[in-house]
Amino acid sequence: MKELIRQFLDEGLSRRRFMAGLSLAGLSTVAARSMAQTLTPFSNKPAVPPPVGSMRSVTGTGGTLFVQQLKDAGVQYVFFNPSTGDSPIFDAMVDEPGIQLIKGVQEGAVAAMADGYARLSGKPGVCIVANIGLPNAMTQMVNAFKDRIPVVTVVAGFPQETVGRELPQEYDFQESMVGPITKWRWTAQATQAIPETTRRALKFATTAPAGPVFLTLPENQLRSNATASIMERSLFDVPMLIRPDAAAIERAARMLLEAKNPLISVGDEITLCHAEREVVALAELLGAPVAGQGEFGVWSKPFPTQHRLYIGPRQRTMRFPGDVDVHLNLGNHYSELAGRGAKMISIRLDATSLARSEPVDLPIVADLRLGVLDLMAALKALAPAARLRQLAESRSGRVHEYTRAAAQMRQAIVAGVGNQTAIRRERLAVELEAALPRDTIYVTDCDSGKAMDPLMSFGGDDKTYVCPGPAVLGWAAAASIGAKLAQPDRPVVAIMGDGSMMFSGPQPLWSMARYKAPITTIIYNNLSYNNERNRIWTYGAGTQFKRGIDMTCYNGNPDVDFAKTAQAWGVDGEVVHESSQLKAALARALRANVAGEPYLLDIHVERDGIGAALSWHPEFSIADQRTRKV
Ligand SMILES: Cc1ncc(C[n+]2csc(CCOP(=O)(O)OP(=O)(O)O)c2C)c(N)n1
Repeated sequence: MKELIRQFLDEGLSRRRFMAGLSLAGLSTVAARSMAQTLTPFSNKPAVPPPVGSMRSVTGTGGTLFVQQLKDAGVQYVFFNPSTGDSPIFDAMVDEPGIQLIKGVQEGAVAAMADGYARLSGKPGVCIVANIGLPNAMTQMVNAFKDRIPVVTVVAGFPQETVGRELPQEYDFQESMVGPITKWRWTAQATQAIPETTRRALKFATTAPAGPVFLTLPENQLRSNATASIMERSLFDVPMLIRPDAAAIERAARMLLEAKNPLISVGDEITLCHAEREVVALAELLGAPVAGQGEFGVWSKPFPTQHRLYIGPRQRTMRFPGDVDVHLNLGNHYSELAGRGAKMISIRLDATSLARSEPVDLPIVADLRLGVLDLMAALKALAPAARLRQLAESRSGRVHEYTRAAAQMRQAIVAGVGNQTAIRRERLAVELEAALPRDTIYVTDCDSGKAMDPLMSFGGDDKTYVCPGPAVLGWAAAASIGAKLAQPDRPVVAIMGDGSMMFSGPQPLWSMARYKAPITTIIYNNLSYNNERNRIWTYGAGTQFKRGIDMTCYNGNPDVDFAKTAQAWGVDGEVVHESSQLKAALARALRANVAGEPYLLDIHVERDGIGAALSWHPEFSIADQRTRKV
């Protein structure tokens, strides 16, 4: 053991090899980790980031060149599921303490973990999957693509001398397959080009409008040796801190000063640009009502939902604030919808979707934080403080009245939740609001459960809300692991319907158990695709609705016990059937998290909505189709 310690301290033996050696010498994992932790500060090979602007030459396999470039780009985590072809990458990680591998046991989970990490860290999520498993990852790449999240998905391609021969696991046009859901896709052309290609992938993924990219590293390149330059991130990073056009900002300021009834709508680009505080300051300066985002197509809540100027989601016709004359859209892809007679100003980070479908009177491309700061400066330059104060007071009075009435209505709902045995969604919302610490990251792809959102507090100093905009389900459980990695010091809750949980499958639980991710997973269990049935019956109003028959959405029979499922995957959990059990169950879950353990609550909620009480479903037995009992 002495020799092992000497090698670790003097010769730069990697932490992983050191721990493996200690285990072989008979130490428990805990003892080995503790010894490695104690000695790491004295080791000759600390995992320090490269100095800003540095560049170095590295000789090694394509796998080594890839890993070294990721490291110098500041990539700390690689989400993966391995294949034979990518083994040179993982070989290169054996002696590389700077990057932690996080394994997912299905590629969809791998992609969603990388996505969740990117959303909560502001850094690109990097994942490696088998080329044959790529279609599994693609489901979740759709969420990243639609929400403009930087995810780099890498596969090891077949050796270039064999591609096109229709080998058993090889198919033509793999890049084309991911075409519509990636910003950029490429195959590295030579071993020495791997670092440069990797830099380009990271650059394309992160440069606004961000999004997923796809990179093939052919196996022959990964195994060959070459020398290439490795660069620190600042040498190829494009920050995109775009200042808006000064004349356009001045025009916007004048329009807003003269407006009789302005409206602000807010969107995800505020979250991407970390402009939340500035937007609150602007809304208060103008005394204007702020409309948030609707249910679909959006992934964050960038404005505090309990703020006195927040009037709820944006709709094309809104009872309040009535006839808007100037609509200022801040970073919302879906709110460039001026009402009749209103002028539209839209400040957007993503020039590709700005003014894409609806008329925009004043389109401005800018980083949202800089845009809002410049707009506030212009307002202050054009109007004396007293006028601005008077303007804000005259406008905000009726907004405060409206939001006070809305808050009272919410409180009446909360007060009326009562104490019945069945768990109504309002009761669950109240219990979650009471139990979850204010700094919780609330990761959700809960469909019917979204109706709980207005009864809870998000944004500002309250809980952070993250969901996939296009609602490709099976995302939340895995994404929450990435979120926890990005923000380990904040509580993380993942909430999803029973349908969504079964789309991801229990696989994310494996990663939670393996990596001791202290996350509370909540299944909002109504034994059905409840919202889907609501929509089918309401919009379609076809034969199923008319006859009161649900052909497709009942998930009971079998009634899956998600707590037992979780236990089988190494995560403790329990089923909750009654309202009176909620408080204690949530407390147990959060205590488990405090102790460093994941926990799952399978909460059976009251089945509400049109046709929800039905448990009838078409009966069919495959066993009965047999003519022989085999
Ligand atoms: C991957 C994926 N497949 C199918 C759908 C279509 N879909 C939309 S909502 C829904 C049902 C969701 O059920 P559940 O998660 O239990 O939520 P509930 O509606 O019951 O609240 C389905 C299947 C989808 N959004 N994503």
